[in-house]
Amino acid sequence: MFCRYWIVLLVALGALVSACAPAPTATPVPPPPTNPPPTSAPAAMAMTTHIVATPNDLKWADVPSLPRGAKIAIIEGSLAETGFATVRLKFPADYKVPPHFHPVVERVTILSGALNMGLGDLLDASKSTALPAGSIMVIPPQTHHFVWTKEETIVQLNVVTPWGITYVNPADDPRKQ
Ligand SMILES: [Cu+2]
Repeated sequence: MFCRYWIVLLVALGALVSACAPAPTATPVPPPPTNPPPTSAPAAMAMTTHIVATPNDLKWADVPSLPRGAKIAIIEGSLAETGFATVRLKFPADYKVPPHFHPVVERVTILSGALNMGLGDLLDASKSTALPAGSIMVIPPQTHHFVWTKEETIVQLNVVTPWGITYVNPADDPRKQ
């Protein structure tokens, strides 16, 4: 009688322990994502259709924020809205973008021609690096830099947006001219 009581107690205790203990097969909980949840993800990341464009598909337009002569083709996203954008910029020969900086990291891949770039507050062609097609540069936010061309040059920007450009010398800003 006494023995049966103990067996019942032990079985009940065992059930209680196994109910409280973590399941032995439980997988570790992954750390929370550092990126925002999908509901607030950039539109480009939430895209549901693919984008395919040959060079002939690109539609070139003027760029009010760059000195006259540059053209832009939007491939993905919008430079003005929160998200991510892929765009092409076409600079004519003998073109200059005076010293300026951006609020976001600028990733520039040179696709054709050659882009000359330098750092600082003065456009000094002798202190430039020539970047032929196939080159890439990644410029941190707020870095003062300038670019210029000798020949027509096409580059691709892959940037977190909103993107922007501020000229070191406000008089260089074509939006204020
Ligand atoms: Cu720039």
